[in-house]
Amino acid sequence: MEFSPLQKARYAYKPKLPGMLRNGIKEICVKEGEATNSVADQEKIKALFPNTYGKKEITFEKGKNNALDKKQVVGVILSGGQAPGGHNVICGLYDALKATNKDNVLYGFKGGPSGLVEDKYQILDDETINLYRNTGGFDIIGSGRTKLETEEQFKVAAEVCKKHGITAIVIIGGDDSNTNAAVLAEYFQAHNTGVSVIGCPKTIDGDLKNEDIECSFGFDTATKTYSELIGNIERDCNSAKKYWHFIKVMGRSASHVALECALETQPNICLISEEVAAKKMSLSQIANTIADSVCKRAENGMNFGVAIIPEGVVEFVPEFSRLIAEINELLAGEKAKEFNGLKSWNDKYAYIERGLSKDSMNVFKILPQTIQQQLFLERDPHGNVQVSLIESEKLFSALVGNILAERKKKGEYKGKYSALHHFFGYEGRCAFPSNFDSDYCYSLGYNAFMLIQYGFNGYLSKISNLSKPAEEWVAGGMPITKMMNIERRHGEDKPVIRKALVELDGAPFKYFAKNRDKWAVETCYTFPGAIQYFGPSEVCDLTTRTLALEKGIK
Ligand code: FBP
Repeated sequence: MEFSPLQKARYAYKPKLPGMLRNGIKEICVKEGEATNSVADQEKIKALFPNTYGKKEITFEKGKNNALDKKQVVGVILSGGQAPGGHNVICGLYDALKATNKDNVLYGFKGGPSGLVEDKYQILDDETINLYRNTGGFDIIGSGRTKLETEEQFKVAAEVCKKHGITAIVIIGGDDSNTNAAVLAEYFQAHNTGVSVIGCPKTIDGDLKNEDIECSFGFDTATKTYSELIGNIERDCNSAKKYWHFIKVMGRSASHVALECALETQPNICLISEEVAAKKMSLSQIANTIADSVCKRAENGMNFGVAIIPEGVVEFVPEFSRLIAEINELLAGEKAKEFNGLKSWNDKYAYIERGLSKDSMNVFKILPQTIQQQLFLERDPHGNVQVSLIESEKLFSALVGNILAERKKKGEYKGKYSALHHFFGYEGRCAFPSNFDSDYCYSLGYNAFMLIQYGFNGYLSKISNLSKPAEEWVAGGMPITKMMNIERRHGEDKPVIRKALVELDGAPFKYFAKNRDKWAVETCYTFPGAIQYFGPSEVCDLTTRTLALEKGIK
């Protein structure tokens, strides 16, 4: 195996732990906090989690560790989309486990949650772990999106744990995976398996956060990577002065990634899906807003610009989600075969016209043909349109182009409009973790082991005070049930961790809203540059603008 100079240098980086975990394993004790309640639907959640509901939040502090002599065999699982820092969660977990007792064992279940129920694993040792310290990716054991949610799966999981003498499972995942971690923890406790389950908050989307979890890991590195690229495009754009760049950024549902990138780079336009939904904006209203910026800039001789589009935006446009619902209905069951049997696009178009309501057809008509066809090509396993595959950056640039053509005819616009398109998503999910994510993830893993050692079950590893230097971070744990409420999923009431969308009355959005009119017309680009791993703290250890604004830091 060959390694790049940066990879070698990153192996030597020593991630920073919260001050309270730095005194050595023997000097970590538990301070109990208040008993907890779920964020909503308390009675229902309590009834569903009779064994794990209402537990106390805890923090760790300096003091005698009285749980040292319990031998632990831990299984770790990476779940869902990659996020920078996942390897360091495993490294922190491993280091704490081995520092406690060198006979402790760490199993890595392969390919995500399915690895546990299929009993596919690798025992992690020094040699393997040392190859992955401070590196991006989830390739140490792989990840997957299988959900652990059925009684049958839990039963098999319990048998696999028993077979290997496993005492705890750590699930590194997003809101869905940690919801399932809570359900598994309840099952294990109810069946007296003696196995505990600890979750770690992961997702570049940034939507697993709440009053306890300040941010999910990976968000920092992914947004810094996208912001570097957007800043580079802005500089190119301001040099060539001839293109409008439409840049879609990942974030399946919430717009935290788009907003953070906008705060970092000050583009001319950034759509925020949550605002689109709150104002019930139509596609043409959105496109007109962008077109206004194009026209005003053209009047000032600037036929160029940058617009950031969040990946999930179309689902937040009410008329578009109605259209999607009607298309799903139009192709439900056997009807899909009939539709797909039609030979030409004209025949299909006539079928669509007959099946859609007048309002939805009006929306459908204004879409470029490539987008119209995308709505009928890609279906998920449930037969639904996969909204994330819609090229919304192309959709909006085309709609803006149509509006500008109309305005030109009326003599309202005299500029030139040439659009380029980009999608930044996978580029950022496996980047070398920033110092922040390296430290945060290592701490989450290390802390997860302390929770295991002290016998907690159904807890999320919690590191807080993150806008401060790592020395001042606070380590502890939070019962996952505290973050849950009941939501309607696939026609059923389900207990789930509440997803955090962008809050329109939150400080990050307010800052953006205060400045965006100026950014839309003037050229105010800022260039964050590449993530710095070595150098002065003020450039290497920067927190996200989102977290800084949320914590009232200017
Ligand atoms: P997680 O919620 O599992 O962290 O994944 C989020 C994400 O990165 C989204 O931003 C994106 O829409 C999606 O994964 C892509 O999924 P896939 O990797 O399956 O293509």
